[in-house]
Amino acid sequence: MSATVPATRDASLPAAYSEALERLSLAPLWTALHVLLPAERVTAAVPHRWRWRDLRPRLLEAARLVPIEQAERRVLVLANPGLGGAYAITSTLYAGLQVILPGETAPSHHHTPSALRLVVEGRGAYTTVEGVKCPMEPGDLIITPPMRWHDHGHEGTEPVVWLDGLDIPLVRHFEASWASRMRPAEPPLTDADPSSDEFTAAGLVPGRSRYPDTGYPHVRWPWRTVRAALERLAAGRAAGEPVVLRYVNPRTGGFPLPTMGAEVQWLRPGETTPRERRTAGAVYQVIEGRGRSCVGETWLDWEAGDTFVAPPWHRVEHQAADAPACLFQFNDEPAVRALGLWDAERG
Ligand code: GTQ
Repeated sequence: MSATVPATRDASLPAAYSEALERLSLAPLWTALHVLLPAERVTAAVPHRWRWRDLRPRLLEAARLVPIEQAERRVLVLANPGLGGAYAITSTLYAGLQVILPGETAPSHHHTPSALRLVVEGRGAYTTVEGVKCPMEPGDLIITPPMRWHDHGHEGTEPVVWLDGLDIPLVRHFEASWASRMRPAEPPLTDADPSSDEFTAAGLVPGRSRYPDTGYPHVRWPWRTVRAALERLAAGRAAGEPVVLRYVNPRTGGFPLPTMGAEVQWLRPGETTPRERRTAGAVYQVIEGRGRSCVGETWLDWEAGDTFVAPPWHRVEHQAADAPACLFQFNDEPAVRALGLWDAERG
């Protein structure tokens, strides 16, 4: 479904009347009322899973075929099959897999959309956010808030791949999408990020920071820390109680980005989560394990590295196979909440 609905004439009225309306740039509401305000929420986006084992060879091929100097960002975009080839995984969210080779740099720019990265494979790459060097190891989350300069580099020895999540379709809908010109990546101003020395324990924030104050004090969540926290949380929870951590801005306790939230869920072996639907859409990345999820009416099986999408207001249920599984997701919950559209339902 396109966001724009073509004006429809009322066939029961004289053609001359319809023509007069059109000359005056007017349209009858009564022919379109129930399209604009349907009885149920509608989305053209469909549940879908992209397999890592299909995607990975295509990414490595792109790395051979497309020089980074030409691509600037070497990304294969996950285009939701219901959205007619749009660069969108839901009507508001964008997702892509980016690959960078040892020694390459992706130049620096900044833009109005927000971005986050979840590392899928490889070590030795880093993202620089406003001069702060954020190492990229599998499972790490790094955010790039709106209008912060960022570039990517690679000091390691193997290709590094990560999932990019951006709010490009949403920002484009507001006609607010633009980026600065690229400039060459500059050496980072720091050799580490605040998760390595200033945000190492929950409930403590530094009295004074050595990093630039951008309003986003926490830009990287190392998987090592997140996984340990999940495992501890799981140990104290009764079977059947979901084990979920939300990534937050430690200054506000709120969402990490203005438009996007992020969560990670630990599934115990054989665990089935309660079915739930939310008015926010979500993109899932499998960090560890195997299992399957029911999204709406569609069963999607998954294993580490796979990505899948739950469009808004689709019931979602996850099932882990016979080992623990970790599912990361990002979503448009803060944007949905800001518009007064948040709702969630169990069952
Ligand atoms: O790494 O800056 O997938 O600007 C799309 C747009 C990645 C990035 C994307 C971008 C980037």
